[in-house]
Amino acid sequence: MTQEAAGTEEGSGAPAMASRRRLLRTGVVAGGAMLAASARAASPPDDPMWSRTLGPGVADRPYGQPSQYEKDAIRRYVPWLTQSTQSDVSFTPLQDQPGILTANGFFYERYHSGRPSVDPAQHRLLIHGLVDRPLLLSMDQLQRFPSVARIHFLECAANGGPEWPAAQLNSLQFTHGMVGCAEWVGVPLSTLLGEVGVKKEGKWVLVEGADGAHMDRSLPIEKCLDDCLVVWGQNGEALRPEQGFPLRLIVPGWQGNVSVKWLRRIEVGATPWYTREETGKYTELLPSGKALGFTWVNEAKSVLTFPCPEKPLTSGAGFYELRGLAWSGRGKIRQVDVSTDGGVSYTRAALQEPVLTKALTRFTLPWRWDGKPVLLQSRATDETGYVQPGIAELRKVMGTGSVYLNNSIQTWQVLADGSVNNVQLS
Ligand SMILES: Nc1nc2c(c(=O)[nH]1)N[C@H]1C(S)=C(S)[C@@H](COP(=O)(O)O)O[C@H]1N2
Ligand SMILES: [Mo]
Repeated sequence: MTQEAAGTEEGSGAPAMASRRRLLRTGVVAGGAMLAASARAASPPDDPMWSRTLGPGVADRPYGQPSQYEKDAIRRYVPWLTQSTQSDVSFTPLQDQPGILTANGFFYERYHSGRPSVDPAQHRLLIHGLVDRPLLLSMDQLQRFPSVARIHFLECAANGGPEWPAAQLNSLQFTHGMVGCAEWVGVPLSTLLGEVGVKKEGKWVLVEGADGAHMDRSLPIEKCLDDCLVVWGQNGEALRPEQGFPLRLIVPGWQGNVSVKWLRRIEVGATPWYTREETGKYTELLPSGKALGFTWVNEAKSVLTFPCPEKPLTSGAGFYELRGLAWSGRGKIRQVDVSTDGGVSYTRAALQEPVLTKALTRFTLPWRWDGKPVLLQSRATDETGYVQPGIAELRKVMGTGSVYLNNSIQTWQVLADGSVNNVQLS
């Protein structure tokens, strides 16, 4: 692809069209509302090859694929970040996600012992412990319960972790890509717990996966009865193996590790399962040497997805729409404010519908760039009134030794050439 075609114009990838645009660009210089003079034209461009030939029919693609020109819109991983391929993480290309839903092929992955290939015909979900009527369900049996469809984000507690000590990774994908948002379809966990009948001593719930790690987590019964879902559907199809096919738990708004994938067992108990390795929680090391435990909620966060290091300003000064995503594990996003001067002043961005609870929310702000270096930021406020903190403010509480829970304001530095860098302001 030529430099021209890869820019903010339609990006057809056809060199002929690109050179035509270059011609048009040098021609007209009339003033105008939003788009640069280079985008104006009086006559249509010549028909490219694909408009003069027949394309293939349906037979070559029983399962659809993105355009061949989107081959760089992919999950990526950082080789030094995890110790083994079994304990792995890949990142969502947020720079390529236009709306609030994360395409299933984009959805970040986090594995503690690799990605199992589970046969749904053999898969069973056991629900037992302090219950009156324990159950062992096949997928068919499970899918007979009344079901719901809900849109929620999922975010790893370690999202942004490498940025605690300093700005490290010059990439939106790597600073924020351990998050995704999907429409999940399944049965409310409360329905299943109602079916088995939780005894009154039942206060905690162990959830366990069928992967080699048998990853398990303890959850308080209140959250399980509130909005947790046992799901098999993801964005218009079955869960992907990456996301826990054929069955996973979704714990809306809580850090990703409790949303156990390949869910095979739910046990009700009186106390959390402290004795098991890593059970129940991740901990965050504080400057005092103490660690915070049972910190489950993903606090409000936002980030500009355009521009960003992967998507610079390629066509000079003038009008742009700033775009971003915001989310909160405590409910809906109430407001997002955007700064173009490193947080000195803020302008309210427009929230795009739908604004859903515990889901990614899209925001936009029209902006005229004067072509000079600027520091861009976005700051989310959720419906509880919680305001996303700056990194300096957050470090006062968390220090720099943390791995988890970095929900700080992101600063993108735009240089005069339009390139964008990840920086931190003290
Ligand atoms: N069984 C099982 N469930 C799991 C994990 C795992 O390794 N095994 N990883 C957890 C972590 S740490 C996160 S952040 C989310 C990631 O979900 P995703 O891979 O669908 O993005 O799944 C969680 N559930
Ligand atoms: Mo995670």
